[in-house]
Amino acid sequence: METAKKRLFSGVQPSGPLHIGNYFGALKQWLDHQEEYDCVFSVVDYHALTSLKDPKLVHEYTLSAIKDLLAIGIDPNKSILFQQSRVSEHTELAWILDCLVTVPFLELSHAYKDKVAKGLEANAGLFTYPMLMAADILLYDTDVVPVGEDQRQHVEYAREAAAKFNNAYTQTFKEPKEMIVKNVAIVPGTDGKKMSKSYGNTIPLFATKEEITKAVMSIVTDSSGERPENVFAIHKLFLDQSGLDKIYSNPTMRGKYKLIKEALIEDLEKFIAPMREKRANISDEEAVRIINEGSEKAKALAAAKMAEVRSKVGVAL
Ligand code: AQP
Repeated sequence: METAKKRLFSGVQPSGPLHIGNYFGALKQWLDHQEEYDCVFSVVDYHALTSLKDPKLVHEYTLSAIKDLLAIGIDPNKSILFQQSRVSEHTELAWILDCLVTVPFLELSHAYKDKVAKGLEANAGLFTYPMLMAADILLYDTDVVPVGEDQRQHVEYAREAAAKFNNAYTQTFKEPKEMIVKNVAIVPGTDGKKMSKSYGNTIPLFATKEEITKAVMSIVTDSSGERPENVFAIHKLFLDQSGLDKIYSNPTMRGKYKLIKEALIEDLEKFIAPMREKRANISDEEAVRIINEGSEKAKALAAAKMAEVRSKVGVAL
């Protein structure tokens, strides 16, 4: 007898061009699990409003993220790919969850504190972001959530929100588990801090050769050791040990940061060029058609779950 596949949910914010930190921290796992799991992927545009106020950019980055996901290999025939704002149940459930958690509980969020410390506006949306993300996950009876290490706490928040709801209103939501690739952890940006769309320190996933060169040449290196750690941390995403040894244990390369960076540029270009070509063949119309179809499928699942939630909290008359 065929057993039902487990549900996998994950999302990416269209808050800027996607970068290699997004890819190796999370998107690669989306691809690796398309067969094994029943996958639901979302471009979470309402999350992006916490940091992005320019409607033209919201539009551009949303369309761009959809194309990026299709170009890396997300297959709409295998997985649901949808736009968060098209499924209003997400913001509706987020409100109900907001009413179950306390301000001190949300104040523990590392991501919120980091972003505010980095100078991002401490708006209420950014503060309650974990409950919108919890709603994203819980609406689809999710078993696992592939995320980067930076988002581990957000999946814990989703788990706790599910438990609080189940406790208050009887069993309704599954408690999801995070799925994190151990040896990737957090991909550093060109400044050595977490690579982040909103920090201006990224290597874009669909960068041109010129953009790759500019980003790599700007990677901060310190002269204290023989190995430029920030360059190495990115290089090890692309090469196995023997490939790394050829560069980092090669006496003619040792200490020659420019040569090492040039090798990284070539390896990045080899990785990015075929995806860039595939992406160039995806039209806006095709991306919109695919996201429309996916959003309808997601809406049907979310609507069924929200009908149950409305009834349990007492608002269904
Ligand atoms: N530097 C990173 N290393 C590893 N994983 C990362 N992720 C993001 N940056 C890194 C993972 O990518 C997935 C999608 O991220 P997101 O766009 O939803 O949110 P984020 O983590 O906030 O990504 P950014 O780039 O830092 O965006 P902004 O600047 O808008 O906040 C997530 O699973 C994340 O873990």
